Amino acid sequence: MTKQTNIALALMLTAIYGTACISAAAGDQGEKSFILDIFGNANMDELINAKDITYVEGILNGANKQTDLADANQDGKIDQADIDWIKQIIGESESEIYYINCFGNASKVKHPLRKIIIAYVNTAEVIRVLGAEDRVVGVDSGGKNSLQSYPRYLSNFMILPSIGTNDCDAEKILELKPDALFLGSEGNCPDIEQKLIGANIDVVRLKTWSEGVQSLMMVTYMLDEVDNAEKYLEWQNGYLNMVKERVSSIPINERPRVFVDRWGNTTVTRGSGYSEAIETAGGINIAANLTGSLRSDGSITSQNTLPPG
Ligand SMILES: [Ca+2]
Ligand SMILES: [Ca+2]
Repeated sequence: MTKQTNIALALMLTAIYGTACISAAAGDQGEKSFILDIFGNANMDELINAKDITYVEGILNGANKQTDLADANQDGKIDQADIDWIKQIIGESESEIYYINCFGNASKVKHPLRKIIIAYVNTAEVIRVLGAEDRVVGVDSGGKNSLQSYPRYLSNFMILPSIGTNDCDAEKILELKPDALFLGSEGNCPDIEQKLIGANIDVVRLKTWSEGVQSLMMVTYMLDEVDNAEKYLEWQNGYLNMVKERVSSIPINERPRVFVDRWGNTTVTRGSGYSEAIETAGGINIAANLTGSLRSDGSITSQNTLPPG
């Protein structure tokens, strides 16, 4: 496989779903590769289903250990009410969903969600995969990864009202009256939670940039789009398994070493999503294991900055 082919594959994988966790196989088949971070996923797998009810029953009769996600209704104890709550999640009738956000904090979002605002391009990909575009009432524009900076790729979202750039216009958000606002990291509309206090608008922040399938599945439960998610993952895994099979036959020493010169004179490490796409496509990201704030100017040739070889 040529270097050009690898890079093209990495780009294709990013387009399939521009993120890490791309070897994930959600569902009862396939390897376990992530945990669905929604409370009620008592057995800590990729789904919420009857197995979680059975698991909580096992906790109550002493057969199973308590897990971090077993307290489905987040009232500080595990009892029959959690089993009832899980049944509501399965039946899509719960009043709220408790989940872990991109900062690792327990959060909640109302359910069902009829009107949402989304910012950040990866989040838009998730919404489109789930066929939930008709619930979007506003998007961001102007920033590097805003939806409306991709007029061809995300054409469905071009005619929607804008909430502005990365700073987000709180007044515009209030005017659009969404149930929730879906964002990326803290750099995406910082402080908007404070500005929306008392507005009954939930802010959902997920790692759509690096934990793609996990984030996809969390949004799936928030929007009740399990059927569409399963169809997508079946399609996705068909391609990813093909890529993995072909890449597995390439000796490590024949794999191209890749450096990504990213905007802002930065590069990408493991956890960025880009690095995982490169590695899945058969490349070696030479900056994969570095930590901290990276810059690709000046010090890039230093072995203190990048591994030798
Ligand atoms: Ca489960
Ligand atoms: Ca409970």
